[in-house]
Amino acid sequence: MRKALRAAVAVLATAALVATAAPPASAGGKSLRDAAPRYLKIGTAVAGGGHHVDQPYPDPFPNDRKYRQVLAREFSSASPENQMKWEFIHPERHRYNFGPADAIVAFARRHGQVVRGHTLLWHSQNPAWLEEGTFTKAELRRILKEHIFTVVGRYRGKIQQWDVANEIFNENGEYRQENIFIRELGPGIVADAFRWAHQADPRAQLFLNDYGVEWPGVKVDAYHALASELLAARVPLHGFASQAHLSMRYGAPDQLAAVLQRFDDLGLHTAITELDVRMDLPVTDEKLATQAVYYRTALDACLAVDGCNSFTIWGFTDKYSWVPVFFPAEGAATVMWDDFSRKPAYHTLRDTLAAAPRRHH
Ligand code: 9MR
Repeated sequence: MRKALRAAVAVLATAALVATAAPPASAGGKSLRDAAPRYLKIGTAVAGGGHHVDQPYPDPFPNDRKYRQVLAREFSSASPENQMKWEFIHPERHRYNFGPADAIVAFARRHGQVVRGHTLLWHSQNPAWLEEGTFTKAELRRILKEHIFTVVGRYRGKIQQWDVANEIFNENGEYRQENIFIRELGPGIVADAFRWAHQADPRAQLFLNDYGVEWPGVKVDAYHALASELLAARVPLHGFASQAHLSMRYGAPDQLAAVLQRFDDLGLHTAITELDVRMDLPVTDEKLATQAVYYRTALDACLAVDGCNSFTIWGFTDKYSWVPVFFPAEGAATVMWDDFSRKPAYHTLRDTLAAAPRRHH
């Protein structure tokens, strides 16, 4: 008996030793999606269209098998990077191009991923027929309504969240006059877009989405006022999202949790939808360590806020990142190198997810 007890104590002591020697979060060989608490979707942009069209590689999603393998393994949410934008999905007034978006939605379903639809009301990447056409106000309104019913309706029940209104305020917190719908029809069109999207897919969570809202300021205030107004008018608004395109020139997003909390307090979901962290080239180990801290700070912000249910990075490999194309002196903004090997930021995200409280929403 005593011998058995001694043996048991020995086993326990060994277990304790092993436990202290193990890495804190014991993320082991897990993927990001497996390390995450179940309520939190871990997403990525799905590369294609946009800047990719001018690059010396074939369209990434359909052509890069390794890319699709990592996409399926690591993520539980997929955001078409360009394939649901107006210029891509609605290239002529009476023609839609659904093929690439359909393929992403089908892939996501096969791999147990949700989809974030992006986007319905935006000033950028609109087709020439829309931007340069001459329409009466009534026609323009009908065009937007038809577009929303057609696109949202096609994927009804298959989209977890839609970025209904994207980047509608400028840096001064004013409605962007570059947005053809807002300029021609007035800001009231934003509420209509949410109502139409909700009619077309009552289960989708409908979001406001923007960059430059990672710190408090007039832009955040403008969104807070708009969100409060829409909710008071019973417009089906369900969430507020920070894109979080970060640069190491501007500091870590240390007030992001406080910003998200303001919208959580209104009863909205919140999300990080396009996170990346660019650095001045060349890359150094020190910069990679700082980059990991930025990624972690953004993830911690989402984890700290109850209704933050979606955390998406804007691409997972530098191979296809938009950053070097738009910011020539900067790069290395994603969590993996061109060959899909992992940077410190990847490991930090995974360890943080593995250590996160398992909450239910
Ligand atoms: O990553 C997208 C890139 O392929 C396009 O060329 C670019 C055109 O504006 O848009 C990029 O995605 C943007 C997203 O749709 C909205 N927020 C900013 C993103 C980075 O520009």
